[in-house]
Amino acid sequence: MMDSIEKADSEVYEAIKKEVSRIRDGVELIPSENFVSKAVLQAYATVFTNKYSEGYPHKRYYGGNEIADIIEDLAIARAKKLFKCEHVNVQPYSGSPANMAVFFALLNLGDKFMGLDLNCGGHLTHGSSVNFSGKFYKCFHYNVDKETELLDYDEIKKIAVKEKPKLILSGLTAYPRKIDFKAFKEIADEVNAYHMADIAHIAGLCATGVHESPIPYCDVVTTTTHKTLRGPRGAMIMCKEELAQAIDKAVFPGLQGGPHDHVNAAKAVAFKEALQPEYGEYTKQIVKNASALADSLMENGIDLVTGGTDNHLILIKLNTKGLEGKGKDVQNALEEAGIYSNKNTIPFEPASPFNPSGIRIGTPAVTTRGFKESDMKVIGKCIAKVINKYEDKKVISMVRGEILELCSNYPLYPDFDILR
Ligand code: DSN
Repeated sequence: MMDSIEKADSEVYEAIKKEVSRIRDGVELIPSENFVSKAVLQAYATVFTNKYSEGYPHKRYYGGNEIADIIEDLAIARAKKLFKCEHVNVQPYSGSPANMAVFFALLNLGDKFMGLDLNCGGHLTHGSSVNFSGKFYKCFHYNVDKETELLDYDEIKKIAVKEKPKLILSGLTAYPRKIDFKAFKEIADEVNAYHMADIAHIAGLCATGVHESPIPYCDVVTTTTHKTLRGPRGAMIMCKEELAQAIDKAVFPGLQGGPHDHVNAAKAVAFKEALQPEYGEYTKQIVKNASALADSLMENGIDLVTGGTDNHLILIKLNTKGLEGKGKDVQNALEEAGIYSNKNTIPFEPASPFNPSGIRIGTPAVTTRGFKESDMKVIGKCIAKVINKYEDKKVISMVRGEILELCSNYPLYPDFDILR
C-alpha cells in the first residue's frame, strides 16, 4: 500500500517511515493510544473515503449509498451486541464532537451540568472553562477527595442536591480507579438529572466486563473508538431508544455533515474483533499489566496517585520526589529513552497545568504488542531510573539501550510489512 505514496510523495513517505521506526523502537505508554490491527488499518484506507452519505442508513440525501449502508449497519449492529445497548450512533468524528452532540441533544444553552474537574482527571469537554462545555453551559465541577484522591460520592451528591443540574457526567481521562456508575445513577435520579457517561478510556474494559458497564445506569454513553477499544480514530454515542431521535438529530444535521464511511468500515472491523474471545483476554491483560507496572514503580520508590490502579492507567506523582512542576522535563527525558508518556496534572496540582507535577502512563498499546507482567517490571525500573536522574544523559542513554532490547522481543505488526 505504501509503494504509491513512495512514488507520489517522498516527503510524506519518509515521515511515515520515521513514525514506523519510532513506534517499533519505543514503548508506547500513553494510555489513550493503541495499535490497531492490520485489518482495521486496511479497512480505513479504502475507497469509502470518497463517499458522501449524509443522513442515516436507508435514509440518505445522496445516491449510491447502498453499500455505505451495509457498512454503517454492520458497525451499528456489532456495537449494539458488544455493549448490549438499545441505540448506537457511530457517526461522531471523535470524542469531543460526540460529547457536544449529547449536550446539544439534552441541554439548552446555559443549562447546569456536573463533570469531573480536568485537574482531577476529567476531560476538557467535561466543563473546562476554555471548552464549549464550560463556555455554553454552566458547569459545577466535582473533584476527588484530597486525602484519598478517590471520587467522593457523598460530596458529588451534595453538589447535585444543591445545584440541581440537568445532567451529571461521569467519566475520566486520568483517574486510575473504577467508577461506580450505579452510584452516579442514584444521584442523578435523586435530582432528576440525566446520567451521561464518557467511557472513552475504559470502553474496551466495559465491553468485556473487566470494568462494570455503565449501560444499565445511563441515559447516554459516549466513547471514542481508538483507545482501549482498539479501533480507528472516531467515536460513537449509545443511548436508550427514547433518546435515539434526539441524539441522531444532534449529530446530523445538528453538528456534522456526512459520516466518514471509511472510518465506519474500520469501526465495523474493530467491533467484530472486540466480540472475539481473544479480545476479552486482551482487556484482562491490560489491567494485569497496569497493576504489575504500578507495583514495579512503587517498589522502585515512585509514588502514584491513589497508591495504584485498577484500570489501564497510572498517574505518577513527581512532587513527592521534589520534582514539583517538572512533568514536562520528565516526559522529555522518558521520550529520549524511548518511553512515551504525557505530563499531566495531579489532583490539586501544586504547580500549574502548563508545568504539572504528574506523568500519565497506561498499558493498552504495550499489551497489544504482547508485553506481559515481567516486561512491566523492567519498564517500571527503567521509568524510575529516568525520573531519579532525568537530567543525566548517561542514565537516559543506558535506559534507551534497555528499551531497544525489550522492543526487539516484540516486533510491532510482525506479519505486516507496513512499508510495502
Ligand atoms: N486526548 C485524550 C486523552 O489522552 O485522554 C482525551 O481526549
